[in-house]
Amino acid sequence: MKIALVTGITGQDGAYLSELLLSKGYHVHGIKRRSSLFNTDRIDHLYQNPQEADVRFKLHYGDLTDSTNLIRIIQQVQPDEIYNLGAMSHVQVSFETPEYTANADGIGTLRILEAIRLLGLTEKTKIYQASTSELYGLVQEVPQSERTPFYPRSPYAVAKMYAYWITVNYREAYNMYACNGILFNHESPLRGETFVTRKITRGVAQIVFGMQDKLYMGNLNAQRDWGHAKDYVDAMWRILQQDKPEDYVIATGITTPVREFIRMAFAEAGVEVEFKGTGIDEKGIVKSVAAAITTLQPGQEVVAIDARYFRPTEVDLLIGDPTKAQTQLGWQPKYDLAGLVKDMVQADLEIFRREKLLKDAGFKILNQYE
Ligand code: NDP
Ligand code: GDR
Repeated sequence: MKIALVTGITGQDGAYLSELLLSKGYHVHGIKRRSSLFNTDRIDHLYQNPQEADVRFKLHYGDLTDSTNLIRIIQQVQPDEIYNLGAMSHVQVSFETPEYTANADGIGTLRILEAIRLLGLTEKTKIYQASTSELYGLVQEVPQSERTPFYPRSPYAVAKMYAYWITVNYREAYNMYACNGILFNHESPLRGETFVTRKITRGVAQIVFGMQDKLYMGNLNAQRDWGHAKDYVDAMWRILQQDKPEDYVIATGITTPVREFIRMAFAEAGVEVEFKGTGIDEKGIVKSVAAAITTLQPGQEVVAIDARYFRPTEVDLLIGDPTKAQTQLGWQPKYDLAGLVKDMVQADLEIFRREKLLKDAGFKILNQYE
């Protein structure tokens, strides 16, 4: 029975990866942070009472900024595989918290690699590092492959660039099975609420149920290669099952502008949205754009631009080349963009249908402060 240790287990990918590993018979250990409110919503369904026989899912308190804690957990767990998914993962927030982001996302990876080396586990433990398409940043070429040069455009991406190279360096220096999965954006109903896709699908559901008037957005012209997180955690696992440790791009190969994602999300909820203008002025600067709802309340503006969501430096275009993963890993995504949008919108419609019912019946909505 293999043992896996997952950092970032309470996040979107941690939850789907845990489900996958448990279904394959693994013992899964996860590192969760102490927080003042419960932060295990995404994995509560996997929880097993420690008193039960044959417990295969176990959580440990820890943090990627604390070496002694990581060393102790790794020593105790003796993992066959470590999936380092923990990170301050929000690009825009990394501009506000650059030093912390470097510590958790960059040095955090070094701490894991060093712990493996110090504990003499270099031959036993395989490591997956959650690298990102944000490494490509300012466009050098399209589509982006394992050979495309990096040009990071945020403190997050710069921290992840350190993590990428320290993983490669430990592989070469100490002969460790350490790999980077360079994953392009992947989403799901479990996606954090402030990433663009989930913000849109939640907004659509709230607008449809009359619980919100409008979505305030940033740059609608950015283009992303979006896949489904369920498909992408399968790629992570495959990367650690090869004869040789290598780095892989995981992507769909199709890119879509944010504004088109908005259109598709409204359409999935039965609402047609028409954009007014391109939102770009004659100098190429994104100014404003509004969309009019046509089937709900004719003329109602449902999307507006709020400059707070613009980033100091933006990543305009991401499109990945998954050829290596397809040929060497045999990886094929099951979801296309339409399937992803459907999954996310239907899940959020369900959530807000319930909230609306409760609200109409006079109950307060949880987590809303007055
Ligand atoms: P989430 O933001 O959903 O999850 C991040 C996880 O990391 C959470 O469990 C969070 O804990 C934990 N975490 C944050 N800071 C620390 C810390 N200092 N110590 C320990 N744990 C910490 O991200 P995703 O699941 O979407 O992404 C997983 C990984 O993949 C991340 O490293 C991300 O940067 C990377 N990635 C994601 C992509 C995507 O499109 N989703 C694409 C490419 C890479 P808590 O729940 O307590 O906040
Ligand atoms: P990204 O994802 O920065 O690509 O990082 P995000 O969904 O935050 O942004 C995607 C694009 O949408 C534009 N955008 C907005 N973004 C947010 N969050 N909110 C808005 O209102 C908004 N309006 C427009 C952004 O400017 C951007 O161009 C994600 C994270 O999961 C990283 O951890 C991961 O490494 C990369 O994907 C691959």
